[in-house]
Amino acid sequence: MHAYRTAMSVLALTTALAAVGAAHAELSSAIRIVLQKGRHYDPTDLFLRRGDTITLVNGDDSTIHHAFIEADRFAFDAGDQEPGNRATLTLKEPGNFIIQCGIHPKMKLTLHVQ
Ligand SMILES: [Cu+2]
Repeated sequence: MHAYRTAMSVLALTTALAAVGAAHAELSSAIRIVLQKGRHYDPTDLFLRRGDTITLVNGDDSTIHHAFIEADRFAFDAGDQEPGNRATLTLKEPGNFIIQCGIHPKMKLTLHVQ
């Protein structure tokens, strides 16, 4: 009886995990965090799907950042971001896009959107 109950619990757990997996697969969009710190983006490359959202976080203590994208099909400008400030961007177009920083020209993050 005890073994049977354990087997049923394992089955229930497996079923529950499968359901979670299916629900996750249906959510096509994801949210990814990008850190602006020490005059570079972390990470420097992001592989995304259309509809994904990135959140740009200024992780510096006293430096302002200003993320922007100049692309053929759309433009993005986060404005001046104070330390601790967050900006979000949802990628609606496929392609490769470079996020630059208006204050630190060497800061670059390449988005690869499928
Ligand atoms: Cu910057």
